Amino acid sequence: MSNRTFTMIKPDAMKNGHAGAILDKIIKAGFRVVALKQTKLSAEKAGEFYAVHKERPFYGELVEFMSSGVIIAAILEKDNAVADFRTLIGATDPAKADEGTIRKLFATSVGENAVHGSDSDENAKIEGSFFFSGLEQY
Ligand code: RTP
Ligand code: MG
Repeated sequence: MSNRTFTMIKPDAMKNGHAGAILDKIIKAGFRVVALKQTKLSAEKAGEFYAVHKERPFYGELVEFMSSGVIIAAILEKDNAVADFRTLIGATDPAKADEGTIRKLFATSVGENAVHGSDSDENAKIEGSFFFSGLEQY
């Protein structure tokens, strides 16, 4: 089991001013920041990042949303990082997310849901290196 995951603070949370509170929750939950930056995805890059969802009905909306504003991308470290981070962020749909989770507190809707969290160790690695070179990870 790897001890790293990858996250993005999505454009809705950035626009709504929740970035600081979200990072605070992540750090207080015991995650160490390995790499972090603010950036903006082009529609092409967002499409590439979410290519696994290409055939899903929400793909077009997702790509448009994820390229609609700046995001914060980060690699995080903790024992059991992937699973623990997905517990911290809560269900995809904030209406179904547990109390106290990041999506329950800060998400707008099922599509605009404040944060991304990798769903496997393999994807955490792929997604982390989509945004960061080895020299940017400490
Ligand atoms: P993520 O990959 O962003 O961490 O979210 P997730 O695993 O909880 O959800 P996933 O099934 O991977 O979906 C990726 C993102 O697509 C958007 N979505 N919209 N309109 C819809 O029904 C719908 N379903 C998913 C969300 O932004 C979701 O996080
Ligand atoms: Mg996912």
